[in-house]
Amino acid sequence: MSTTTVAPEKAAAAAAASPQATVRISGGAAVLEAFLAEGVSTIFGYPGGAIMPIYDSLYDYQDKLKHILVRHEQGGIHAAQGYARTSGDVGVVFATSGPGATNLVTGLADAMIDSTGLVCITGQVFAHLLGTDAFQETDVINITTPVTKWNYQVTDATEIPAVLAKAFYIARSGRPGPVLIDITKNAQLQLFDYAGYEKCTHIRSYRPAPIVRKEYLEQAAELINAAQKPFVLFGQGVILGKAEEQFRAFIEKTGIPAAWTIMGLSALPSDHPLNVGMLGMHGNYGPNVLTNECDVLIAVGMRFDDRVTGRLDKYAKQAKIIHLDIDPSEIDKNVQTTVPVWGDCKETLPMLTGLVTQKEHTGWVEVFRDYARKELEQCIHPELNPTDPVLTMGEVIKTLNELTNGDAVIVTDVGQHQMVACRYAQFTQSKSNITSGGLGTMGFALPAAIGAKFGAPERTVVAVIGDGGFQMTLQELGTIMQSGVAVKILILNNQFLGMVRQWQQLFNDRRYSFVDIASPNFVQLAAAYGISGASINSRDLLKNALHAMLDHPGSYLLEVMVGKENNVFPMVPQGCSVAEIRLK
Ligand SMILES: Cc1ncc(C[n+]2csc(CCOP(=O)(O)OP(=O)(O)O)c2C)c(N)n1
Repeated sequence: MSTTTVAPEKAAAAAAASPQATVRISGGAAVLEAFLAEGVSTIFGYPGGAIMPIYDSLYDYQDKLKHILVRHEQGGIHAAQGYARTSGDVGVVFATSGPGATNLVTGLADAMIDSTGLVCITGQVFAHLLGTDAFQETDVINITTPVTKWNYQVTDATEIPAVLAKAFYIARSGRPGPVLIDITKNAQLQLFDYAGYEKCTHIRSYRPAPIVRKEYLEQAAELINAAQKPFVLFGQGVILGKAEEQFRAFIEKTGIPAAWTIMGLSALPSDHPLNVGMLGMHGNYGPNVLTNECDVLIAVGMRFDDRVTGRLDKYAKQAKIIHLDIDPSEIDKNVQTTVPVWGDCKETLPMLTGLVTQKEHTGWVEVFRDYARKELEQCIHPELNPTDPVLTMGEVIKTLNELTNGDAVIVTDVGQHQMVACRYAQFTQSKSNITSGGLGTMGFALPAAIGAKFGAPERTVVAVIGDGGFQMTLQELGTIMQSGVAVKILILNNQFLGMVRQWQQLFNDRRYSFVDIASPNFVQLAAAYGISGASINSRDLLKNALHAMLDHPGSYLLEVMVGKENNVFPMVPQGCSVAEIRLK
C-alpha cells in the first residue's frame, strides 16, 4: 500500500513559507511534520493495519526521525517514559488500534501517576466503521480517559497540526502527563492543504503556569523564619520543574534538612550535607520518625502518596504545612496545608529564598544524624557488610556505586531490589533515578532503560531488575538486539517474588503462597539475543563481574544470585504511622 505523500522537504518548505502558502500532504505526513517542529528525534513504536499510513509516511522521514521497533507496545510506552525521564522532554509512541492501543494502558497509567510527558499516537479504524465492531476496533478514548492528561480522536486530517500542537503543549506544560491522539485511518490517508505548523502556547481555561500569589509566599517565609525544627520533603516536581539549582539554593540558605520521595531521588546530590535521605515505607529512620517531630514541614513538588505518609491521621499532626506544587489538585488532597503555594517551583523557590533569612539548624540536623547512626548500626551495616556467605542486594548496589562513581542512570523495576537500589544508590546528578513510583509496574525497568539510554546516550544506564519483573517484559531483549542500544542489565535473583514474599513472611505468618518463581537460564537467554552476560553467586566475583558489565562496550546482562530471604528494612508496616517504622 502506498499513500500519496509529498517529500518532507516540500512540507518543511511550506512551513517556512508565508502563512498563505500550502502544500498537499497526507494526515500521516502531518503527524511527522508536527514531530519535527516539536523537536522529536526518537519514536518508540509497533506497526499494524490501522496505523499503516503513518508508517508509510515514516518511510520518507527515516533520515530525520529515528524509529525504535519494540517487541510489545507496553515496552514501547515504558521506553518512551524512560526517554522522557532522562531527556527532560516528552516521549513519543506509535501503536496500532485494538490490541496495540490496549497494550499501552499500563504505561499510560504509569505515566499519569508519575507525571511523565508523553504523546502517544494510536491508529484507529476508518471513521465510517467506528462503532461497528470493525476488525481491531476498540474505544481507546473511553478506555484511556482516566489515565491520560488529555486524549482526542481525529477523524479529519485538517485537524492534525493543531491537535498535535495542543497535544505537545499539554503533555509538556504544567504538571506533565501522557496525551493520546487516536487517528482514524481515513484521516491518516487523507490529503489536505497543509499550511505549516504553529506551536500551541495557550489553551483557554487551562492554566499550567499560575500567577504566583505573593502573600502566600510571605506567610510561608514567616513560618520558615520562625521555625525551630523545619523539615523539607521534596519530590519529582523539583526535577520536572528543572529547579534543582533553585531548590539547592533554598535549602542552603535556610539550612533546612531535606528528605526525598523515590521520585525526587537524585534532584539533590546524595552526598549533600542537608540531604538526610529517603521518606516512606522503606525510607530512612530519621526522616520518617522526625516527620512527626518537626514544627514546619515544607513539601516541594511531592504529593503525599500513602507510601510516604503511612497512616494519615497520625501524619505530621504537630507541624504547620507549606505545600509548593504546580498542580492545585494536589494541594489539600491528602494533607491539609497551612500555606498553599501554587506555582512552578522554578519560580516559587527563588521568590521564597528571597524572603527567608539565612540560618543554620545545626542541632536539628544533628538529630537526623543520630537517627542515621542508629539505622547504620542496626540495618545498613549488616546489609552492606554481611557475614553470611550469601550476597545481599545492598552490597551489590554499594559495589555498583563504587564502580560508577554515582554517575550512572539507574533504572529500577518494582520490588525489594527497587527499594534497596533507591536506598543505597548514590547520585551526583539529577534525572539519574528512573523507576515506576506511583503505579509500581513490574516489567517497567527493561524497556524504560532502553528509552533512558536513547534519552541520555552519553550516560551509562543500568537496569536493576528482579527475577520476577524481568520475566514480564524480557521480550525487549529483542529491541536491544536490533537497535544495538547499550543497556546494562543487572538481575538481582532471589528466586522469589521477593517483595510479596517479605510481606507474607512478616504479615502472613510465612505462608509463602505462590511467590516461588522459577527462571530460565538468563545468560543463555541473553546470548540467544546476541547479548553477552554472566551469572555469579559469590562475593569474590562481585566486583570483577560488575566491572566486566560496565566495561563491556555494548549491552550486557549480569545475574547476581542473592539471599533468598534477604529483606528490606527499615519498614513502615502498612496502616502504621511513619513514627512506627521498624528497623528489623
Ligand atoms: C505488574 C505487577 N504485578 C504484580 C505486582 C505485585 N508485586 C509487587 S513487588 C512483586 C514481586 C517482585 O518480584 P521480583 O521482580 O523478583 O523482585 P524482588 O521483589 O524479588 O526484588 C510483585 C509480584 C506489581 N507490582 N506489578
